[in-house]
Order: sequence, then structure tokens, then C-alpha cells
Amino acid sequence: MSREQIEELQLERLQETVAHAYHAVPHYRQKLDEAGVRPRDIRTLDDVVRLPFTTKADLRANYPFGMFAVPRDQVARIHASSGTTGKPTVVGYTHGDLDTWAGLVARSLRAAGVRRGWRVHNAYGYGLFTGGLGAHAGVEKLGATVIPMSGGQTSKQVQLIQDFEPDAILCTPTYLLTIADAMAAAGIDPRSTSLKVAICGAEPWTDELRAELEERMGIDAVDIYGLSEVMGPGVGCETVETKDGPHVWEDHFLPEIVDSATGERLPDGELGELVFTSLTKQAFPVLRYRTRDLTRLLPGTGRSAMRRIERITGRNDDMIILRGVNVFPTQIEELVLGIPQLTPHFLLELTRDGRMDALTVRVERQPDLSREAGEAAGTVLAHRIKEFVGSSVAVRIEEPGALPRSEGKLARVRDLRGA
Ligand code: DLL
Repeated sequence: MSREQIEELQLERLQETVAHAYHAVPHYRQKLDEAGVRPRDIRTLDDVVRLPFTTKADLRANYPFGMFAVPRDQVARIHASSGTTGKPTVVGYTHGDLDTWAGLVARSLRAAGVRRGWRVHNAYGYGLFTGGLGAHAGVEKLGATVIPMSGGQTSKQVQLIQDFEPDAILCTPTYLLTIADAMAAAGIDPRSTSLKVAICGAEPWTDELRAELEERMGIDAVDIYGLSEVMGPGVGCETVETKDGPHVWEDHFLPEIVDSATGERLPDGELGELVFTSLTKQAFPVLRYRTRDLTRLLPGTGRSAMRRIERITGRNDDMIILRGVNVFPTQIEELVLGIPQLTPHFLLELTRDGRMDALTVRVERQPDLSREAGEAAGTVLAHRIKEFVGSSVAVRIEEPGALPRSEGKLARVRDLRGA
């Protein structure tokens, strides 16, 4: 589709979605009434800014099913995202929604280089998390063979990759690292497997980690993006040919970037918070959902006129403020991986030092390295963080294997300020 055709379709679907949400969900009706907006006021795509935002707090306040927009006998599936505190966020899907979702994951996998007839090892967790079942349905829809392994049981993952010879693997980038380490520990060269492509997402990762995974495993590592509130995996995906940030499937989701503090819409190209309005969802439409993910909207490159997002820098929630300087775990990841003596296994510990917050970067040295050489690399890291991030941090070099390994989404930050 041309850009004009996409926007025409988006407007038509936006109008339907706003009307559906307004008539079926009391929360949306009340919010729109308060804002003085009626569905018929949405005449152009830019009118979306007249709609009030939806936040995670709104979903929590309507726990568990208050935001559902169809009668219960039309809800075919429920997922929930655990969140770190309080109640989970619950989302629902009609049969039609599940079919759309499978189609978008299939489209994502195709863009990532997966082909009909391939065997695909799915190591995203099955259950309430959208990763496992969401990716599963997409593999089937594409016409590939799905191996529904789920997360965890790493030595079994390694064995099945050896025995079933899959062409592609789906898992978080940090779990792929755990799998590569487990292969090496078992005396298997991670480059020797049948795997050609990894489709990684569900957590922020950098081009440096991508390069490390691609080099160690001899694969292409492609970024897939999504979130439960908007659908699950497959809201967008990179194309394997370009690997320049996920294309957003704009026929189903309308993306915006807003200033996190003021909520004001920002022009394409500027860094801010990603906001989505769903365009086709029946059971759980979302209007201007604040993702808390920080990125920018960029023109499409791969093979469509749909826009891309720059790979996510981080989430608002993961941002650490050290003496007024914003620090993201991805910035530390970039710097750690720039030092060959260090491994991608690092953990950020936040403590309180009097009235000031302090950050300790704990990072494992390479296994074949002496303790002294590791310490020297740690000093280099501390300098680089000061130089590039602008904040002084403590660096603690750890023994190989000392830090917790990922089994899915890895928590990079440990907050010990209340301890
Ligand atoms: O993580 C859905 C998913 C599963 C995406 C498998 C990709 C692969 P949630 O558990 O609701 O859903 O978490 C969504 O994870 O708001 C981002 O902060 C983060 N996230 C997801 N994909 C990426 C990515 C799934 N490619 C939250 N890069 C989102 C960076 C990502 N962060």
C-alpha cells in the first residue's frame, strides 16, 4: 500500500474503533464525555490527539474485565502481564482477534526471514505471558512447524536444538545468551547448530548484544516488538534485510510519539514515549495507550510504506536518575560490550548513599581472563560510563557464572534503596 492508502485505511478503522470503544466500554465513554469528544468528532487521523490517553492505571482500575468490549461468550482467550507490583493487567481476544494476531506474527516472522516449511523452536514462555502462545499461533499460520518448547529447562533446550534441527528460534535476547552459554558449557559450538535466524524481543537490547549473538551463534538476530495491552508479540518486527528497527504494522495499530512529561505529540524522528491506538481489535480496543517505551518514529525502509520505530532505548520505568543524569540499562550494555574482556552478563544495583542514589555495575569477566585483567577492564568501564553517560558509578568485576542467568525477561536493575 502507498502511504495515502495506509492512512485512508487507518482513518476508517480509527473511526470504527473509537465508536466501538465508546459504545461498549463504560470507562472510554466516561473519559470521552469528560473530554467533550464524540466518536463523530474524529474526522482526520490528527483528530486522534483529541482522545484522552489510556494508562496502565486505567487498566488496573478496571481489573479484571472492565475494559473488555464484547460479551463474555465472545472472549476466546485471556492473557495477563504480571507486572512488578500489584495486580496483573488482563487482556482479552475474540476468535477474530486471535486470527488477526496470528496473521501479524506470521507477517513478522516472514519479514524476519522465516519460511513456510521451516522448523521453529519457540522458547518464549507459554501461559499468561503473550510471548509463547502468541508466537506459536504465528508460526502455524505461516505454515512452518512449531516446536512448543516454552522457556526454562535450558539443557533440554540445547538437546532439542541438537536433535530436532530447527531453522529458527524465538526467545528473549538474554535467554538466547543463556542458551549459547549452555551449548558452550556442554562442548557444543554454538555456531555449529542448524539455527539460521533468532527472532528476539520482549525486552530492550542493543546492536552490540545483537552483534555478540550473531557472531557467537552464526545467525541473524532480528528484533520483534510488542506488548500485551496492544496485542502481544508482533505489533512490529524488523526485516532481516535491513535490521534497522521494527516496522510497525500500521494497518492494525496507529503509533504516536509524545513527550512523556507534557503528553504533547512530537513530530516523527523525535525521541519520546510510544503511544498506540488499536485499529481492528474487538475484545480489547485501546485508545492512545501509553506504553512507557521510549523510541522515535522513522520512515519505513524494508518493503512497505509503514513506519519503523527505532529499537527501544528503554522504558520510562527502567530509567535510573543519578544526580540528575538519566541512565538506561541499554547504555550500560553498549559500553560493557565494547570491552572484549567483559561479558554481557551484568546487573545494575541501585543503593542509597546518604541522600544520594548510587549505582554499582556488577559485570562478569571473560572466563579465560585473570582476576587482575578483569579489574583493569572494570576501571576502563567506569571511565567510559563517566565519559559517555556523564555519571560516576562503581564497577564490581564478578567471577564467571556469579550473576543470575536469564530464563526470559531479564531484570537488569536491582533496586536496593529500601533495603
Ligand atoms: O513482551 C510481548 C512480546 C513477546 C514481544 C515476545 C516480543 C516477543 P509484555 O510482557 O506485555 O509483552 O511486555 C511488553 O516489553 O512495553 C517493552 O517495554 C518490552 N519489549 C517488548 N518487545 C521489545 C523489544 C511482551 N523488541 C514490554 N525491544 C514492552 C525492547 C521490548 N523492548
